[in-house]
Amino acid sequence: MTFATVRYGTNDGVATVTLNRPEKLNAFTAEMHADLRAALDAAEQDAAVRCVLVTGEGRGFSAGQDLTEVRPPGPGGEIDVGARLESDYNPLVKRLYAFPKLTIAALNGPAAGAAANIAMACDIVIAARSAYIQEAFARIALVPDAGGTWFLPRIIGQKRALALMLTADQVKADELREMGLVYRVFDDAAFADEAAAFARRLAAGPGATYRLIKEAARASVDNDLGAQLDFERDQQRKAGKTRDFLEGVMAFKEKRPPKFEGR
Ligand code: LHQ
Repeated sequence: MTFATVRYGTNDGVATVTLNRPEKLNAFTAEMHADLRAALDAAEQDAAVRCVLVTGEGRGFSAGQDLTEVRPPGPGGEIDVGARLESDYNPLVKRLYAFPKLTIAALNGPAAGAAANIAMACDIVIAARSAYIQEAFARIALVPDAGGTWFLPRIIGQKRALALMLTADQVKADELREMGLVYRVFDDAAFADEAAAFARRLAAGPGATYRLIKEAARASVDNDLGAQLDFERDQQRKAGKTRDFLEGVMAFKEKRPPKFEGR
């Protein structure tokens, strides 16, 4: 499957979605949003895909919104910066956050502006050592969008989140890992292989249960302990009915690695 601004390929249960405008650090255009939507549709519909790896072509993950892409002014001649959020970014962030399969953002290089926040909407963020995140918005007098003001305080705490958003500093992968935003950092030279291996490992896991785990983690954001315990019980009942649970217990008893089917 080919798109003008996104590469899409599947292998070993992993759909790799590569943002592909390297000459512009993979900055997002309306076309790239449309291509990304189509790639996510393909990954969602393909039963063989259990994990989606989002990464960037070339030396960057993505520089966020393409600042040269001019939106036609509204009827009064004014430019509505919120329109692009409404039409493209907000649906994308909500979709990634609730995506029914595992999503991994693999930061091969800089993730700036909205791209940093799109990465945070994925389940796990991994990074090449030279990669960095930059909440670049304030540098152009904009507010962090694409979920940045929601994700960051929850992941790294209010104080650090505000500092990152107000200074627009570049924060490198090792520091992001210390903050809990990035899960694993790999050397640049090995990054593509390590990211693919990491995704393959998760694609071989119990996909249906992963989905239940995701839903529970997401639900905890709004739940008190009692409500979350109830939610866990209900999710566990569903997990207990999966074929993978039977296989997991059987494999444990037989002292062999489980062979999960993802259902
Ligand atoms: C770019 C971009 C870019 C176009 C690099 N656009 N060409 C949502 C809704 C509606 C409106 C507004 O915004 C949003 C959300 C947002 O995402 S706003 C934030 C947008 N992003 C930024 O402000 C980051 C802009 N980029 C940078 O600050 C730098 O490129 C960083 C620090 C990320 C990387 O710097 P370098 O490694 O030095 O690379 P570079 O700046 O030389 O970029 C390479 C090329 O990519 C260059 O093109 P050129 O033709 O001159 O070689 C850049 O112009 C182009 N590029 N970002 N966002």
